[in-house]
Amino acid sequence: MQSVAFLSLLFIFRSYNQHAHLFISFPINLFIKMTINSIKSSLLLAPLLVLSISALSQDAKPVENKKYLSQPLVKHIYTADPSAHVFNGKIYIYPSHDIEAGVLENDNGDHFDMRDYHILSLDKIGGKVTDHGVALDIKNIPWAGRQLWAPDAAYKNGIYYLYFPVKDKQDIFRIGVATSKSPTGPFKAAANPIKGSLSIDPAVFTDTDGKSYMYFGGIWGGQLQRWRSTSYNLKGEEPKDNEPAMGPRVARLSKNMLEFDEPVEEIKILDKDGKQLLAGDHNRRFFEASWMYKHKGKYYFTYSTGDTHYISYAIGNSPYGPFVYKGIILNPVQGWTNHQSIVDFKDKTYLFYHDTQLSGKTHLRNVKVTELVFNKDGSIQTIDSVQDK
Ligand code: FUB
Repeated sequence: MQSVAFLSLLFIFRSYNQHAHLFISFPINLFIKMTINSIKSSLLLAPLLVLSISALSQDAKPVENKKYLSQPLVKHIYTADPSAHVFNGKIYIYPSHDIEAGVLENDNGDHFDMRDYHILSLDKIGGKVTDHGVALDIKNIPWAGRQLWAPDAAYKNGIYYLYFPVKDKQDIFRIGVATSKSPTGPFKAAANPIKGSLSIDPAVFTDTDGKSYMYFGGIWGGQLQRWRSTSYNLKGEEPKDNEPAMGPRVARLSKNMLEFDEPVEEIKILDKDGKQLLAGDHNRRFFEASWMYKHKGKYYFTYSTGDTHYISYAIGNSPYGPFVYKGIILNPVQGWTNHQSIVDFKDKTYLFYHDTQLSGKTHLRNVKVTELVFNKDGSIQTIDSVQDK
């Protein structure tokens, strides 16, 4: 009974931790894992193990005494990681399609076990949202193993390109490409991943001169720390806290948009004094969810800080950076992950993001949109996805 009470206390504390945005879940997870290990050692207490594991996956409870800034764009399926683009005067959203795959939650993100993509479209913000059905299924990607994560899309010369991260058959994340004559697919996947690609969360930005760049990478479950040298190292770790943080990657795409046109580069994110952000600076360092946005000639590199749950931005003068950290675009949302895209539409700028309003579960998310506002000096007004009632 004491163990039950102890586990309940840990669970309550962890939920409180999510609501209060005090993110110290790693030591708690470690503690819970140690507790689970000791429970495992006692067969008599096996039912408690089942109880505690189901508690662990319920970690994104609805907010109380707050109201959500925006409502889910669709409710019939779970969607996340919305990459929005305007094609032919319409907004198209390329999201992940979250499902309940029954995989236990862990720090590698195994519970995000998605298997296809659906594309959404809308004529105007606040208007009807259409789900165009399955645009690409994992079973039609010849090299794919598991976990279709955050995709993006691009258009060039009559062809739409869908870029997606998925683990290959060796369980290594790579980035693939698929093509279609329609923005909503169906898309046909290339036979192999993009040569030189690694990790997750591709975001393709086409500059005003027509050149396209892919930004990508993500640490922890996104495996970027396994690529600190030129080859993949399963045991690769993040730099020490006092060393420069790992940066996202960038490469210009070839004219046919199917491969990299140059060696992949690591991007630097600097503080206001020109020093690279450190790996221990969890409030500001890059974690995942790259998105490039150009505003008044400046390059805004936006990203998630992962375990501190912010969407942040850093500004540079070139698509390659370096970028100087400027601040927070979106405060933590309900749920562990935070992931954004930014798009201009009819004289306004919009932030697409997700939270877990519909499910209360961190791996079953719903995409949303809200307006993004710039100050006169080019800084961005920070958004809270929940407001006081
Ligand atoms: O959706 C799976 C992963 O969760 C994405 O690739 C990350 O950006 C995070 O949102």
